[in-house]
Amino acid sequence: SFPTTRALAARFPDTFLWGVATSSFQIEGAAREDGKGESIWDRFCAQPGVIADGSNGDIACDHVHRLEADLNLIYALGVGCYRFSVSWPRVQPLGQGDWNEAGFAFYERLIAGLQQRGIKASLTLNHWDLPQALQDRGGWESRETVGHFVTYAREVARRFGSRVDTITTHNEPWVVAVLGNEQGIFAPGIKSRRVMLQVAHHLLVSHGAVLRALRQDGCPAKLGIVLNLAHIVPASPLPADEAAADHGDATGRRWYADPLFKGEYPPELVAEYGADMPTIEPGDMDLIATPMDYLGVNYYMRIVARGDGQPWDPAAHGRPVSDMGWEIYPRGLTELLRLLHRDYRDHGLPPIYITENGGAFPDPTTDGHVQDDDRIAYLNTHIGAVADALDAGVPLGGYMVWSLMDNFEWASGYAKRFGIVHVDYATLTRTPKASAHWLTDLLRHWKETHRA
Ligand code: GBH
Repeated sequence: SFPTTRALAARFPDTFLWGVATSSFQIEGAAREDGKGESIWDRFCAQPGVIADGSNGDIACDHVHRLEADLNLIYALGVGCYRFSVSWPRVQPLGQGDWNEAGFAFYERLIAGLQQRGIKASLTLNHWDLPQALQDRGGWESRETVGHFVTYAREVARRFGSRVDTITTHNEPWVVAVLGNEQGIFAPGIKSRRVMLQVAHHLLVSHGAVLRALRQDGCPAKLGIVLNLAHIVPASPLPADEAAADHGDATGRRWYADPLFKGEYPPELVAEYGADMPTIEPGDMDLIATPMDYLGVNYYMRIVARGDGQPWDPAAHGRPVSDMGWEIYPRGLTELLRLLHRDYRDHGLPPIYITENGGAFPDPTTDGHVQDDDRIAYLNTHIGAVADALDAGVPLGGYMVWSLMDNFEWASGYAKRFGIVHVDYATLTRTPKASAHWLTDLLRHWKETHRA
């Protein structure tokens, strides 16, 4: 009942950018080698009870030592781009002061390896692994971190800016602010609404400051940010449920997108936050609203909101879920993209890239062969949903699968697998799953479609 890869491929223009994504802490390992500094995730994982399987990122996928093989895996997929992040403490161990040349040498090899293979590089500066030394000085709650981030970004751009396609400032500021600094379930493990709001503000300010600085420096890469956005709907038409959905949309989407495109925080939330509102310096809102070259969107799921604050359990409502318990809802991606287009098209909305989409699944394995039909169905239907958004006129530049390979899934440890390439953690052997072959097939048809 799914479209063939040929039919699906034909729905995308030849300019579309296809990719796979990872992040530094989740795959690199080599946590204490070659002068790398400690990150807040190294520190966080050492606390008992915070990571489901008690694991950490010390070895992860051992990507640092297996770079050549991983580059060949990416090449074999046939994708046009690879999205990765730079570990700030690997290249600047204390987050200020000395650079670590051995750390930069690794990213030099990575970027050169992509170039040699004709694969575009999509670089993210902050995928959560802040240098611990900066956390010790207040982390993202401190305005000081904004200045250090700009210095770090300028150095990365000076070295690599002309050889990467895009530079993303932050991956999912909502996650850093809310999960890291309000709920405390991610590093650095802080639980304060006031801190959360100041962190979110400094992430946004530093994003704008980096855009201005890199443009001033003449950096040729496209510049943007990545937001995690769900499709949020009320559990029922009851006013309390409607209000909960609206509130979730305001805190999760508009708190970030409104300042980025309209230069203001949602007024009703400003009123609600009252004394917890962050310190905003003159000029901050203009800085945040510096025009971007693209917006990255990470989409995984639908969230059904209830007025009583209780979670709505998709499985209990007969809805399909992934191994994370997240509802599988491809149409939500189309709806979300249309909503972004509706709200921000008159406010300079640039092309959107789906910078992450994918699912964790149990991955049935026989004799080393992983027949991950659930993941193939997930990718097939969500890529179809992207095509629907294109048909509806949403400006879309590309789509990237999360993730290239199984990796450290943050508080869930290694038990949840998002890869299209399987990783055997005992031997660190990589094996492309059926979904990897499916993606390659899709890309082959897409190239054929446009050869004519
Ligand atoms: C992304 O974050 C990350 O960028 C990536 O590193 C990670 O491996 C990948 O997704 C898979 O998790 O129930 O209201 O708390 C995921 C962002 C944000 C998605 C929180 C699920 C749950 C919303 N996540 N969201 S809520």
